[in-house]
Amino acid sequence: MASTRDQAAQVRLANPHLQDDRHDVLYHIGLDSRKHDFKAMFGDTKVVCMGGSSNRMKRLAEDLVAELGIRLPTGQGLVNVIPNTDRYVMYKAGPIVCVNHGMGIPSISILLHELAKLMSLAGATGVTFIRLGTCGGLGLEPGTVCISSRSLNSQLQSHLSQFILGQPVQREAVFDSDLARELLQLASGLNIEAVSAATLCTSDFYEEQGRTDGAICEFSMEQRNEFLQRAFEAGVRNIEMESLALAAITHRLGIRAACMAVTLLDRFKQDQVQLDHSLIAQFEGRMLRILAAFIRSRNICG
Ligand code: R2B
Ligand code: URA
Repeated sequence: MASTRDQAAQVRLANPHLQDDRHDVLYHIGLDSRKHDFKAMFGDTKVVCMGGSSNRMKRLAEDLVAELGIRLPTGQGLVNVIPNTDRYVMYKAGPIVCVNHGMGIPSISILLHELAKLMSLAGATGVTFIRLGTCGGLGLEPGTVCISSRSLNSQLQSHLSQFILGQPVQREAVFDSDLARELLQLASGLNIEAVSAATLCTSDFYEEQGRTDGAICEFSMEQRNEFLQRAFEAGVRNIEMESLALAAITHRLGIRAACMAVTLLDRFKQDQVQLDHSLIAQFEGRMLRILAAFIRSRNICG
């Protein structure tokens, strides 16, 4: 359970160039502090939920409204609160924000910079960021929910590497261990198959994840299997494409964050995702139930 200090904590940016009373344009999410009242729109935010696709985030917001009995402003319903951009969509249901992050590290990292600035300017307190995604599993039944303890890059190192002003910068990619444990316990209470382990995060779905079915493949089946086994031995149980940036940026800013992703296949057995969409939706429903239980435990929806 979050401490009273955590609940009162505001998002603190790590940028001495930014003044608190500045005018700021959050370009990719189509918000401008001169045109939008960030405090009125987002000051009460407690949980920011993220996932890849825009439709899935709309459905998640609708499902949370139904599941948690959240009352929406009369006559308004659930609307995309960032209609000025088509890069991302964002729905707000009470203190819960649902926003899509697209695919890959660059897309989620742009969003995370702007979300952190938004939460800071809005004066939101005790905010938790949670990604709900899909992934490939290692030695797990499809449908298993993986809760990341930390994220490893394609060299199996637990940091995000960037080139800033032409120089290499490494940022530790770890998640809040209390939050990961709490989500795992909630999953267990709901009889949902879940594990907490390291997540491999790559910048490509095909070659970097050791798939032999991309348009290009220059390694053998043996090399593929050896890489997946090496990842498994390093503690990896799932593979996806955003956790590294989520872990590194939130850890640097002191924002409590978690990454849950449901496995669509066991990568020891296959490369192609062959599940039909109704089964994927059913698997994603498992994460919704864990998330709803988490939000309920926080008593934040009135
Ligand atoms: C999981 O699924 C997507 C690729 O299919 C990517 O966004 C991810 O992390
Ligand atoms: N998403 C990924 O990044 N990899 C998978 O194998 C499945 C979903």
